[in-house]
Amino acid sequence: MSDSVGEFPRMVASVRGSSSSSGKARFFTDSGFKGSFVDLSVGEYPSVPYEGGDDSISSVKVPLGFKVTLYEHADFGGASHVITASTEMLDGFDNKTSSIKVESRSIFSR
Ligand SMILES: [Ca+2]
Repeated sequence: MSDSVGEFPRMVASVRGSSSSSGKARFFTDSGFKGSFVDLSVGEYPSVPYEGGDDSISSVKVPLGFKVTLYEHADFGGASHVITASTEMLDGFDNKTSSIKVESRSIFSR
């Protein structure tokens, strides 16, 4: 009875994966792109949308043309740290991030 249910969700997942894989920055809890991670698309995140992610981000993969701003406190407060390329070790900002903005620079260059 449940045999015919399997195909449809799989198709949806593959479509979604192919369209969004390059449009997200990935935030890791360990340096060297290791540990737990969360993918965030363009947007503003007043807190790190990942359980245990507050004050734990140590490295970030940034897609080409993206700009990521990390903030020391929630709601974009405190010190900030801008990165525009993948960063293996957040020198000076390790385990500090409490809120995040992800922007696509191609939008702002027009
Ligand atoms: Ca960490």
